[in-house]
Amino acid sequence: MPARPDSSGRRRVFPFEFKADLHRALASDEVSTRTQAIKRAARAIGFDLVGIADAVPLDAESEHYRRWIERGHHADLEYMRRNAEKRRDVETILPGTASVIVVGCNYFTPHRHAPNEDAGKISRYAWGDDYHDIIPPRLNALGELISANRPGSSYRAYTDTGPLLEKQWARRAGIGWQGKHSNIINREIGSWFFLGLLLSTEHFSADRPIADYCGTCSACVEACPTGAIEPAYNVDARRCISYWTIETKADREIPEDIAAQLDGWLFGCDVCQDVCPWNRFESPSDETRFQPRGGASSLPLEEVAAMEQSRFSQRFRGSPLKRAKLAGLQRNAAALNEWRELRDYAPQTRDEGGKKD
Ligand code: B12
Ligand code: SF4
Ligand code: SF4
Repeated sequence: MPARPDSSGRRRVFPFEFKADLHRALASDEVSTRTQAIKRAARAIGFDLVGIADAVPLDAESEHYRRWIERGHHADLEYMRRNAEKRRDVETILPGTASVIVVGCNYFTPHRHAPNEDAGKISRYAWGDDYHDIIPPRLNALGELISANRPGSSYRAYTDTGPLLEKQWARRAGIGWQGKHSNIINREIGSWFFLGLLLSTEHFSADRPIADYCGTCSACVEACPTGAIEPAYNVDARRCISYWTIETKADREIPEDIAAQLDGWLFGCDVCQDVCPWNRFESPSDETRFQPRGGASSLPLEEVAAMEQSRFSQRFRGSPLKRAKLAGLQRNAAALNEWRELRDYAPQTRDEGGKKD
């Protein structure tokens, strides 16, 4: 773990080792030289994708976002209503921001959900450790590296942790295009990746946005069990299984028309990404912490229903599942059980009705 002096003479400790030539390149006044260097550093740190956008206001995107809020598509995610100006203009977050460095972190691991009616499916992003613990230290290391070599510069790191339209920055930085399911898709690795942003007052050369490769496909729109992708490129959180099973408090009942279509999902939902043709060529992540914990990609519903708080806390420490809390998971498991029983019962009652006639 090498230590380097920063502009104030303090010793800074990098959790990653960077070669001297990389430091020299970053210190260069040539924008293209330091752009190549920061991209090399991002990959050395372990990011799979990196792109850069100029920190201009997101005027057109903000207009879409405003309409999304106006239509109520944010459901009761109240934080989405706040800070519209910060979402539009990063200058209001970090004055002097010149570039937005966007990184992608592949979380695909080559496992599937075993077909099992008695278990609830966990969405892929939550099989391993929480990305909120994995990505920020890496982004901060990248920011520290810039600060150490460009004295006087500042940075702010985000991954799902602030009022930023991360997907729109990723689109601008050429990381990928926004698919009709609204996630960002990269031509090489598909859409199973997280996003992270580093705002920097240092200027780097911007990448160009890439074309939309959805074409005439609308597999995700058609496959969504609850019709949440409406219209294409827009998700109505009020109808999204991911919203209901992750984001809502346990005391809120899942509406009947959503609960009836949960399709076995206990935490999150991957249907729109599972059907996407661009995810057929996915490549496994090098990050072992994204491997399914204990090999599990689903949880037996009975086990969830009977789980004690102490067991939940111990088993899901550092896992994305802790967001739903034990009571939230138990609410989801109960909804899955209830609708499975109703479904199993329904044909029987129809048959009985037939006999009477
Ligand atoms: C709120 C939120 C949710 C909400 C709302 C989802 C949504 N689509 O916005 C809920 C809880 C439902 C959710 C679910 C999921 N999420 Co989420 N979520 C977020 C969060 C915090 C904010 C997203 C946001 O700003 N939404 C507001 C809307 C308005 O933004 P938007 O989708 O970009 O909308 C634009 C389009 O509609 C566009 N538009 C409108 N018309 C048109 C027309 C055309 C042609 C085009 C191109 C665009 C377009 O304009 C809008 C604004 O500019 C971000 C992190 C962040 N800070 O950005 C993570 C984030 C988007 N989520 C992520 C993930 C992984 C998920 C899930 C896959 C998790 C899961 N498996 O259950 C699901 C996917 C569901 C889905 N299909 O979207 C990742 C996505 C990574 C990627 N590769 O894109 C993010 C970026 C987190 C991260 N740091 O990695 N999420
Ligand atoms: S995550 Fe599931 S419910 Fe939400 S839009 Fe995608 S397919 Fe539909
Ligand atoms: S399933 Fe088809 S329409 Fe949906 S995001 Fe993928 S390519 Fe685009």
